[in-house]
Amino acid sequence: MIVQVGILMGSDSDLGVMREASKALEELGIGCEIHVMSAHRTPDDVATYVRAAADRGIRVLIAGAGGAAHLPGVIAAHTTLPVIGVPIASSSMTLGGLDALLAIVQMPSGVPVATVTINGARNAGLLAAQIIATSDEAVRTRLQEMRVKMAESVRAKDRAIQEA
Ligand code: RP5
Repeated sequence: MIVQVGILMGSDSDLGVMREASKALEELGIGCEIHVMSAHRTPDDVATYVRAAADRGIRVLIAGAGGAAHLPGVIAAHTTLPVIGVPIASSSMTLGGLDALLAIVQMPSGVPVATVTINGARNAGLLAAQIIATSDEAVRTRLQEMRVKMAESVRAKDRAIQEA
């Protein structure tokens, strides 16, 4: 499968949350790769990876980070690929992810990061798929089918409540 999405995270402690992004992409038949790279601990690796990403066929980058959470913004500084930021409620931090959300969402004008909610990695994966779907009919169809299934599951829940 061609790799079209790069999923980066600042620490392996983010992996449990960020797996939800790769799962969503897998459900939609979109290839992705996952890397641990830190804006602070391995800044050169981040720059090297991101600068080469578009030429390697990557179309969207997803970046998860907790605490100071500079990774999504640093990535966006090195590329014009769309970057989706996932604030992580990190187990080793004490502010519950609001710190990361506020850090990621406040990008300066000119260098955007699309920010999902705290631990919202599934929506990051789906948003990446929707970006790819603007030029990929097969992905668009799979997204539409996913929405139909989601609506059916909500109606089933409503029926269960009515019958209880
Ligand atoms: C951030 O610091 C990472 O994204 C992670 O959420 C947080 C804590 O990292 P570890 O100390 O668990 O490696 O850079």
